[in-house]
Amino acid sequence: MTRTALRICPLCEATCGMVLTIDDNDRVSAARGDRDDVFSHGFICPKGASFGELDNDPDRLQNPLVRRDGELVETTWAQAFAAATEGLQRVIAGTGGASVAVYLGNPNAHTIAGSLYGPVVIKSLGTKQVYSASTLDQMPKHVACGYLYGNPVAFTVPDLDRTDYLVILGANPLVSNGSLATAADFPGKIKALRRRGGTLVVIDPSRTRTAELADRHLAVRPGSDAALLFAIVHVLFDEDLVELGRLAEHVTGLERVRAAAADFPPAAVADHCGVDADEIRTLAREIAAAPSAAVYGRIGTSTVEFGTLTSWLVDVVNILTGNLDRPGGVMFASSPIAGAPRPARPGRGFKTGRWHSRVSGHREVLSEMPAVALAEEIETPGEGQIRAMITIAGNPVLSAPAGARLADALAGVEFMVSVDPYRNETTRHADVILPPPPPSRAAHFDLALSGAMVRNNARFSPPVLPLAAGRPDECEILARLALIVLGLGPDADSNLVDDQVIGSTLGKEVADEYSPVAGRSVEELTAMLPDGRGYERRLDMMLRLGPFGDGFGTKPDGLTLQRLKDAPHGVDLGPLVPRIPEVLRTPSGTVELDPEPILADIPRLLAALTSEPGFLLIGRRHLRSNNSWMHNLPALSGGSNRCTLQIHPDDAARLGLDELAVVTGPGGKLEVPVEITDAIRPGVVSLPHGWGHTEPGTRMRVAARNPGVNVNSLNDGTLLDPLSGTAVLNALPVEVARAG
Ligand SMILES: Nc1nc2c(c(=O)[nH]1)N[C@H]1C(S)=C(S)[C@@H](COP(=O)(O)OP(=O)(O)OC[C@H]3O[C@@H](n4cnc5c(=O)[nH]c(N)nc54)[C@H](O)[C@@H]3O)O[C@H]1N2
Ligand SMILES: Nc1nc2c(c(=O)[nH]1)N[C@H]1C(S)=C(S)[C@@H](COP(=O)(O)OP(=O)(O)OC[C@H]3O[C@@H](n4cnc5c(=O)[nH]c(N)nc54)[C@H](O)[C@@H]3O)O[C@H]1N2
Ligand code: SF4
Ligand SMILES: [Mo]
Repeated sequence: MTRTALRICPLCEATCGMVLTIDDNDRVSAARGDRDDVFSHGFICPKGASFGELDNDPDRLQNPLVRRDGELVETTWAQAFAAATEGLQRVIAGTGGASVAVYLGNPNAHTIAGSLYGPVVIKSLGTKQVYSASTLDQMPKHVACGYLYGNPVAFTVPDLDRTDYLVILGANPLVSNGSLATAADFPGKIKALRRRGGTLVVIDPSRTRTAELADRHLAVRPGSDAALLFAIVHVLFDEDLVELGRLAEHVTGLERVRAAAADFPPAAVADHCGVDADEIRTLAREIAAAPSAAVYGRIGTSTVEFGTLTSWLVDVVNILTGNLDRPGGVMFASSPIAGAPRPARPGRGFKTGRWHSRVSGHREVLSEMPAVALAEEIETPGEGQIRAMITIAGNPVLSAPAGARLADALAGVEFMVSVDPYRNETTRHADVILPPPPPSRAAHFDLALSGAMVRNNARFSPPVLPLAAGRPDECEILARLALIVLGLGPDADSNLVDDQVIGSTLGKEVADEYSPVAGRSVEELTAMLPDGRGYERRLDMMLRLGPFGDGFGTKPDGLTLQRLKDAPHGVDLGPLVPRIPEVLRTPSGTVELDPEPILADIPRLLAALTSEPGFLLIGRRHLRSNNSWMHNLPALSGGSNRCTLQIHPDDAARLGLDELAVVTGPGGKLEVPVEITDAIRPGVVSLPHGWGHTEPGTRMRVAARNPGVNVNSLNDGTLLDPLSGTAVLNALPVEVARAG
């Protein structure tokens, strides 16, 4: 007899609710959308539909691996934890926890373990050698929000369901399903916008599937969005279209932004951006005139040389047109686990550069170093050199620039542990691989994404299937790694971690006069938490302390973990609501429009207006892929080769390209199949990332049969956005020639 079970999809930011079919052998045999899910209403994409294949992938590691005589071999959990203890303690005894680096990859944003226990591993090491996919992704948005609102996780989210005018820059949600705008069925929401008479503008060098749906597509030159947005700001001031509305009393710094924008009249940027000055003026006027408008930028505005400036300007346009924090504009989600709102008060503000990287002096940002600095920090001898490495859910050898150099560096560290279900291009260098169980055997709650939802909600999925006997889940793996680092040995009880976190969180809450539990006793509150796994107790605590929580009994109909368990299709918490000024934590208590570090970066942008690059390389995503790790599923990997160089017919004709091209970038050379298409702007070429499954010693057999090339091997990692440490992955200068 088959049965069904509900599970939130962990594969991308859309967080779709799924109905899984479980067969007699306790295997997931099918997945479809859950029509009753309060957030996704039945939407699902091909990746979600392949959940069963992903869950059952025969290349997924069932047992941990340890290195013996140079080879990775299967072992027991007891021996794997013993080996991790021996290796980590050896390095820590020699050069300290600070010489152990941690790299956190993208799936940490989609697991309970990554949110609740990854930080504990870092804290237990006391290391500043912390790296993540954020500096290959959204770090500029954190920095811009940090400066503007005093809170680097206060993301401005487009209010997709209510906006009248949506401007999308550098994102292709029809394929990616959205990012930093958690919206299941983003495509449906765009179509609904059109149906209610709204307008969609897409700004992208490529005529993407999203651009195909737009009223207007501006094929901007890669890397020039900051100039384009500055010109919009210029027009808003010049034509007296600035209208702060309700925000007027909460915004400071307007005049300095006006002064800075004076240097960017549309005519001065039009050539650089490849967009007519008139088009820019029209866009500015329309955004200002729309009853509500939301400007939304993602990867193409982030992983570029002026990523932070661009992310800042996206919100400057939203703010100047009165669209920040109002329905239909961009708003702040109310995360159910982010703590109950406190009265508005000035904060400490946001700072970067509290320390600097050892070798190149990169600024610390959100306690992280740029991912592109990892290899040099391993290679360069001296005080503070990285001696050991922990990777959790990351594959930087393919995802970051200069992967070959990083692979060599990883091969040379004294000890490396990877928490990952696959032996891939990165984890093959580990001395110990600790594989988390397949997703069907883990609970799910979107901790990291709950602050970027386009509609407030809370949904919890318990594990669908039991863990194999003796197998730890990922929460336990990470908690035990933290305890190993602290010297408590391979068998320490992982509950210690949770008890410690619960004790210290509740201790702070009861002492905070604005907390819903002010003045109560930690013992009383702790006793109210449910029995069960440590993560359940922590999640229950966070929900109860949150804006919709039961306040540990003070609001009886408020959220608890039990309440979510009783509502398997989720609890809808309503549309986004205005949160200014309560959300602000800047020193002035206002939206600070004119952050010093950002204004100081403008001369660099002005200087770039005159540069005359040759070909610019950009990336693209595919519906049936997810960064580097989903090429191993037969259901997702059939069909024609997707790892192709897209190039405009005029460029192809000029270069005499037909089948194969040689692309040369600052980091190397690649020979790639050519795909000639007029969807891409002349002067621009595009290659997807996450390919290049050619390394020996991996075990992803389906992926290896159709390996593609690693686009990031063209990149030497020296170009980055200095304010955020984010790698330039889009608008990379390259040369293109006919092969042979
Ligand atoms: N050129 C170019 N490069 C890019 C990008 C681009 O647009 N262009 N995009 C960048 C972006 S946005 C990102 S986020 C990064 C991603 O960079 P990474 O996060 O480093 O890379 P991923 O390919 O997402 O690798 C995810 C890893 O997590 C493992 N994994 C999957 N599920 C789990 C789990 O539940 N637990 C654990 N422990 N491991 C799991 C997978 O096996 C894989 O090893 O790539 C970046 N690289
Ligand atoms: N199917 C699928 N879905 C995914 C992923 C995946 O790999 N596959 N990855 C997930 C991850 S980790 C993330 S972060 C999100 C990312 O989600 P999105 O931000 O939507 O990412 P992309 O689909 O790569 O779209 C980026 C767009 O930016 C354009 N672009 C490139 N350079 C520039 C530029 O300089 N200016 C402008 N205006 N546009 C530019 C590209 O042409 C491309 O259309 O997707 C997530 N979802
Ligand atoms: S859109 Fe994202 S969350 Fe939804 S089914 Fe597809 S991969 Fe899963
Ligand atoms: Mo990402």
